[in-house]
Amino acid sequence: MTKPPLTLYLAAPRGFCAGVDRAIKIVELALTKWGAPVYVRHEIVHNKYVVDSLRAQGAVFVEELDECPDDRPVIFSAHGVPKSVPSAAQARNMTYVDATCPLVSKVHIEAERHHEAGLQMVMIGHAGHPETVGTMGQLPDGEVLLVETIEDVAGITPRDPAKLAFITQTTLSVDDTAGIVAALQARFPSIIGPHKEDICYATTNRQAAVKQIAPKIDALLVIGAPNSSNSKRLVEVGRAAGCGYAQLIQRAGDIDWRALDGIRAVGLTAGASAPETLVNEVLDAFAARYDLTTEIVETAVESVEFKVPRVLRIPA
Ligand code: 2E6
Ligand code: F3S
Repeated sequence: MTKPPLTLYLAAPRGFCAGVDRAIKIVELALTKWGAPVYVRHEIVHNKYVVDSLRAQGAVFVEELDECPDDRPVIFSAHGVPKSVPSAAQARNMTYVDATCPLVSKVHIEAERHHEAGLQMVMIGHAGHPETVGTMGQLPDGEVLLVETIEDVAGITPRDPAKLAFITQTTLSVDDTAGIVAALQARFPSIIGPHKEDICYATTNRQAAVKQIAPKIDALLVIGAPNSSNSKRLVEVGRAAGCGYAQLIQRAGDIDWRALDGIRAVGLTAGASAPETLVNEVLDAFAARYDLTTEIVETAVESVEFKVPRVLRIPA
């Protein structure tokens, strides 16, 4: 039986960002340095494949510091933690390594700086997401007001509307955030914003690639986990750019082949926490069913790298 023709547009950049790469390396180096078990507070990054493979090497994933013994090292996930978490680890004399992405830490520092200058913060982010919880937890309760939507802007009650600054989660939709920022500026004309976007380079670049691909395709697949904010945003960006079928999949087994029946062009990308192995698995699954032509759509070249903390650097 002859296979139907299909063009697959592969987004570039896609998959691992510098912060994810660093966080995974931190767990691996910690296992080499201290042996198993090494505890990790929260999924190091939001990907089951990554978490399962580190678990197989001896990492133990927990949600709270209370679940860790005093005498084993603990690593804080790439999403960041409230200030109370390292404080509690210090109080217990624990060895800990912070794998918070440096671009998330930068937002933490921004929040502190504005707080010290007497400003109350507005955070644009998703309630309950660990990055939002971690960033809000850099300041005392009540010092950070959360807005998730344009509608939320009308509902906040700042202490002094003339003394406000805003920060954002790093993985938001660039376009949706611009709308929320405009609403904040309209209601609070003197609000201070970041010098440069808090949305990170990896989020921005992956969304730009999807926008470029969207007009060419009948369907978009995004490899990523259901709890991965940046991956979910890629699905939304695809839909907003006119792609009628845009779906999040964890791996090849999740593809709904019946939904793809009759399509001639498909787009493929991967969230910042999804390993390239899973991209290759999906490409193989398409090649098995279709006479496949793959075209790479490259909208940026990334060269960002972050060093691991000194304690884990191998002496030269
Ligand atoms: C840390 C900060 C931002 O859900 P989210 O997109 O935040 O997280 P992951 O783990 O899917 O992506 C990487 C990341 C880590 N992004
Ligand atoms: Fe950092 Fe952005 Fe990745 S905040 S972990 S570089 S998605």
